[in-house]
Amino acid sequence: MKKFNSTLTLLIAIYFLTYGQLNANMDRWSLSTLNHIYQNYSPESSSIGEFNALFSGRFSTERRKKKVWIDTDLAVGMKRYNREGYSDVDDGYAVLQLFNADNIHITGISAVFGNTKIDDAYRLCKKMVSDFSSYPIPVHKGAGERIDLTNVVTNDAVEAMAESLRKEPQTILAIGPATNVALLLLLYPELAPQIQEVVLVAGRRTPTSYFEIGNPVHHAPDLNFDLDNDAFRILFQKEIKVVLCPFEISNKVWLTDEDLKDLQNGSPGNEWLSNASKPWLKQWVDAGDKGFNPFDVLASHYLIAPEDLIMEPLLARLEIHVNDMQLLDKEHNFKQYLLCDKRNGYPILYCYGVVSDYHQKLMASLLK
Ligand SMILES: [Ca+2]
Repeated sequence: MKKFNSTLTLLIAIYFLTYGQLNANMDRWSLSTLNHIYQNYSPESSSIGEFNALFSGRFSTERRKKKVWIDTDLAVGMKRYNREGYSDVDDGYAVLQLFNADNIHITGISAVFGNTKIDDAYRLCKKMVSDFSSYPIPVHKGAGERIDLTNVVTNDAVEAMAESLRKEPQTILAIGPATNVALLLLLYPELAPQIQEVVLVAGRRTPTSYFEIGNPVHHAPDLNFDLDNDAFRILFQKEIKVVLCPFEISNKVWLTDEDLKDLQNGSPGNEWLSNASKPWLKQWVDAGDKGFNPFDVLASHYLIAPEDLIMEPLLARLEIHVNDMQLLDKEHNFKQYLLCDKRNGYPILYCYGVVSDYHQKLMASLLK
C-alpha cells in the first residue's frame, strides 16, 4: 500500500507539472475531485493506462469551466455615426471565440456604448446569442454614455451582472469602455471580491507609444480608455485584478482577405462575421495596411489559452500629456493616458506579445 501511495502521488505530481502547469491561469481542479479520484483508485487497477483513464475521465466530466461575463460594444457591420466609414468588427471575433471555447461558460452578455450606440450594440449582442450560441445566454442593455460621477445611475446590465456575481465568482471580459463594470463597483462595492479578474483592451507604456496604423501612418485613439477615463480609475481604486491587452499586442496580429475567405467556409457565425468584416478590411487596406488588427480577440484569447500570449506584471496609472491625436496643436491640446511600466501605480498584468504560431491558433479557435 505504501508503494502504491507513493506511485500514485508521483503520477499526480507529474500530471500537475505538465498539463496542470500549462493551465496555470485557467480552470483549477477542485481538491474534492482529487480526493474522489484518490479514494476510488484501487491497487488492483494499478497500471498507468487504467490510472490515466480514471484520472482523465473524472476530470473531463467534473472539470469546472471558467465563468465569464462579457461586456461589449459590438458594432459588427455598423456604419459610423460621426464620420464616413464602418465601425470596428473585433468584438464579434472575441464573442465568437468564447462561444466556441470548451473551457468557458458565458454567464451573461451586456452591451455598452463605444464603437457604436448602445441600442446597436444591444441588438447585435442579442443577434449573436440567438443565431450563433449553442446554449442560452442572458443579454442586457448597459450604459449609453460615460459615468457621470455627480449622478451615478444603474442600468439593466449592471443589475444583472450584480445578480450573477452574487451567485458565483466570475471573470469579466470588458471589451468596450469599462463603464458598466465601474458602475457596478460604485453601486455594489461589496461584490468586488466576487470578480476574479477583468480583462480589458487599453493602455500603453509611454505617452509617445503611439498607436500607429496605415501608410502613411496616422494615430489611432486608445478608444475604450478615452471614452471613460474614470471607469478605469475606479477599477484600479477598487483593487480589482486587471489584465490589459493593449494595442501593443493586437498590432502584432493581422487578419487578411485570405483569412476572411477561410472563415467564409466555417460555421454560420464565421460566415456572418467574414461578410460583415469585408468593408472594415477594405478600410484598413485603403489606408495602406495589409489587413486589420482584431484588437478584442486578444483579450478573449487570454481567457481560453493564456499560454499563447506573452505577458508581464506592470504598474498602471493615469497621466495627462500632449494629445497624440492633435500633435499639430500640442501647445493647447492634452489628454489622459493609461500608462503601464515598472515605476509606480496599480499592479496589473500587461499582455504584449504572442507565440510564433499564434495566427494559426487564433484561426483554429474561430473555425472550431
Ligand atoms: Ca470593443
